[in-house]
Amino acid sequence: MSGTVCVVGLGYIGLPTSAVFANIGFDVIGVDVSRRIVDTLNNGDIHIEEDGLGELVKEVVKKGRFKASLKPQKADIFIIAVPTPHREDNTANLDYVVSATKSILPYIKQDDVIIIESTIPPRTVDDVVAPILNEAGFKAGEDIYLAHCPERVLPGRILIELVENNRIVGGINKVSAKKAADVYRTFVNGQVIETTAVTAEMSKLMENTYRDVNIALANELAKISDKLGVNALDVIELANLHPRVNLHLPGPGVGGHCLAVDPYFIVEKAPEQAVLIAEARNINNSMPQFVVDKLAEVLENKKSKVAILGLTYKGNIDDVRESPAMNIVRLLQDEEYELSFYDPYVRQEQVFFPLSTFEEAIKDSECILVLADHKQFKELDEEKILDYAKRPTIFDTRNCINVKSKEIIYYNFNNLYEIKKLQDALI
Ligand code: SAJ
Repeated sequence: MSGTVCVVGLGYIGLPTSAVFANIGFDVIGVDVSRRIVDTLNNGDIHIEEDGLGELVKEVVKKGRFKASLKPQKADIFIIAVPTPHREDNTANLDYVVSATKSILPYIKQDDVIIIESTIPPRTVDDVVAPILNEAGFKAGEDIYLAHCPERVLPGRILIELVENNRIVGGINKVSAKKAADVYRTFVNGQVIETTAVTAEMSKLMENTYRDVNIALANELAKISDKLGVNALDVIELANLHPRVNLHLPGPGVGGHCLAVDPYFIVEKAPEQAVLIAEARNINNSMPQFVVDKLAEVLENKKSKVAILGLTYKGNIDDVRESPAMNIVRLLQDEEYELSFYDPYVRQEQVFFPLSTFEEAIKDSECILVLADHKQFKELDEEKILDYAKRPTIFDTRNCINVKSKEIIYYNFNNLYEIKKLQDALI
């Protein structure tokens, strides 16, 4: 298949998608509102970090297959991959999707295929996008084709997953689904499944909601276990021996731009029905406070020095946005704890407080609070902890550290109910 593809939004999804299309022979115009991004890309450089992407973009720019621009151009396929931020009240802000759709109107011609990849609340293609096209004089589904094809890639593996993952393509009608699916079949090795637009919208949201609700169940188990004197992590391990059970893991809360956001898009559209989904969000949002309360018990309510290890929303990445660790930092700062921070992945300019080395962070600390499961934390230098810390205590909210020394007091979701007992033993 050949032709011209116009991709609107050159972020983590739009840029790799553009590069993949260009690589298999399409002429690709990438559109972004930022002149800096457009210039960077046309120079063959990239503005985001992603394995293999720099090389691929350089190559397709050099071959003349990919060009970035501030304005869309005529094309056979339009792909909209702009962000859908959530507002303060947790509703979806569709401004970018709407303005991107309007921006392509002057360039659409008969038989073009228009695909929305942005994550959107259910019914957005039918109730928001199609009316914009129809008001401009097109008949979506008849003279042009319209579909939603959600992205499902994981940062760090985007170029692999774009090709290998299954894709769901939901059309505004059958012929739209077929036309859009054929576009993805040019490079996807996984299955490309045709369905309706609203089914595709809902399946993307339910993938992340499934995970969020299951994590909420694990977090609730952690709280119940704390109250009843149960080892929560042992319970999870044992229950998961059952062939049809897959309990998730408790933690300091749920972060990232997907799990902590997507469920609200469903709640927004069906608040009376989405009771469990909304409550799961509340439970996960309550975890930072739970961690802070437990930490106060560990420190016997003294505002001592706490060394925070890990600030990102999950392990082995550098992303601190929407990270529950950042909420915990704010809560602890409000309560005027003395805090120090160490994260091998985070750069100083990403955060508003000073980062330290591991040694500086643990020096004179009375508790090491672990908030991200980075691989570097698996084996901490216990000699240093015993030497530098005022009280060698670890509270590991990610269950990621192997502690060997008997002199270090170690808490995770298995033994929170024992805080008092272990503290007394220390005296
Ligand atoms: N978490 C727990 N307990 C667990 C699992 C995760 O507390 O048992 C926490 C993590 O620490 C993190 C958060 O949940 O704070 C989210 O992490 P994640 O790895 O589950 O998900 P994301 O947001 O990085 O990526 C998800 C993925 N979706 C699913 O696995 C269903 C990814 O495939 C999607 O591409 C991405 O959302 C997206 O863009 O929607």
